[in-house]
Amino acid sequence: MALPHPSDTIAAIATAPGEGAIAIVRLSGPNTFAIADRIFHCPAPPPSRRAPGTFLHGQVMAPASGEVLDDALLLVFRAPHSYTGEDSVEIQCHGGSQAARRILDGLIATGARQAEPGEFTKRAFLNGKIDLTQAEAVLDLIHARSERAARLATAQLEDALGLRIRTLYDSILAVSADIEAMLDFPDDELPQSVPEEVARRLSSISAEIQALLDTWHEGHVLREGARVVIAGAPNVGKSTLLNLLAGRERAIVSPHPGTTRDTIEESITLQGYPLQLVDTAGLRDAPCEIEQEGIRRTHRALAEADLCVCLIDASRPLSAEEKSFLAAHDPQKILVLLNKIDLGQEIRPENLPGLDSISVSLQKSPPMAQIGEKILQKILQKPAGGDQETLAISERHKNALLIALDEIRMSIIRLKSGLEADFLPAATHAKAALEPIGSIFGKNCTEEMLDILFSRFCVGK
Ligand SMILES: Nc1nc2c(ncn2[C@@H]2O[C@H](COP(=O)(O)OP(=O)(O)OP(=O)(O)O)[C@@H](O)[C@H]2O)c(=O)[nH]1
Ligand SMILES: [Mg+2]
Repeated sequence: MALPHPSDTIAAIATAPGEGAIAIVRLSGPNTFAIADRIFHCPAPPPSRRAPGTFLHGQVMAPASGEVLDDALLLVFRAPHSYTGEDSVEIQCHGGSQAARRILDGLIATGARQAEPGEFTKRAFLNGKIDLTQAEAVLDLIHARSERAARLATAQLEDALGLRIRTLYDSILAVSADIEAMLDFPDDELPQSVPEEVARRLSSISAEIQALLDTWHEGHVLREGARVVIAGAPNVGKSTLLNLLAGRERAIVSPHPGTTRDTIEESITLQGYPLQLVDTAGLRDAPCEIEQEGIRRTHRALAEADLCVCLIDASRPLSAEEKSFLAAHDPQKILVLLNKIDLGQEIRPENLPGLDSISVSLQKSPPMAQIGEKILQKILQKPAGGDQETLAISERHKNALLIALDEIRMSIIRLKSGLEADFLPAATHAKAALEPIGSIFGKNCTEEMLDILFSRFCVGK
């Protein structure tokens, strides 16, 4: 790896700010024990001569004045068996804002440097303790908004994704070498079966990339959450749906059309998926200026939606506005709820060909499980559930995989021509897929790439 190994010793408070029982201050780098011996006083021997895994009780003292900063515990780690792969200690002191702060200042006065965000994890990566997908999983775990998201991050931390990607890298490397070997055959002596066999291997590589790409929706929703906008004509039951999904009376429901005039947002978790629900002002030619502004906001919300749940009062015929609304939106991103069927049903799913729709009565017997399933199915573009899911790629992985897929496809096209003149470009395309795939687990990554990734971390991780 071309990136330099860190030579200084870093320190940071690893626990969240605020009041708590204990706080943890971390120290990592080559001078860890020299610094720890100076600041941490315990019965002999000092930290530098203690075995890894030892917990010491002692006092942290200011290096210059000898003032006792706190009574604390110190945990010893030795390279390479630590989070960062370096010599490292963790000091557990009293919680609250002061003790940890004073210890950190003491460590800095003794020669440590305040760590940057994510710098401990960056060092773990630079020292080969984890690959880039695992470093990202650390971040995903910290940011996880649901148990399902946490489970996925843990699997990625355990190398589920890294393993698949490295296997893919090795397969591409092997295939590229075989295509290059084809170039060395004297004219006309290469059996026809060889390029065919190589093309078959490339096809299975492209299928594996596609399979990984198919997990993106799941990863996107778990990491970022999805925006679900509830829209439709006035009085069709939009706010009723918001309240049912939210499990509380979030929005005012009334028989007067035009009750909701502004967008109303609510965060929920549906089967472990974080969703941002947005209830909106009903769409119509509004007489009043306030409602007109509300409707403008509805359109803005719709433009940013991952899914629009369009409510329709099914007890009366479809209006011209509803028809044109449905025609103007991507059917992939619309789920129609034909509501109020307790009042009779004029519009049925078969009247809306090409659209996903469910007939419901939100007031009498709302089928919430079915509605929830359908919402997730639309967002994830596959049936929801599936607890065995262990892998879902991120935006960064997706972009790299798309570039690689393009190269592999070009390589296949060249090979299939059967012309010898195409073998060299086939090899070039296959090899070009290595770079993006390698970038996923952090092969040859640049300082700049790492800075972007680790700047999203918190200090002390
Ligand atoms: N009969 C019947 N009434 C319903 C049903 N769902 C909602 N309603 C009623 O329809 C009226 C309007 O419901 P809301 O949820 O306020 O409708 P909305 O789409 O938010 O209306 P606006 O905010 O005015 O655009 C209320 O009186 C609800 O109780 C249903 O399934 N059947
Ligand atoms: Mg409403």
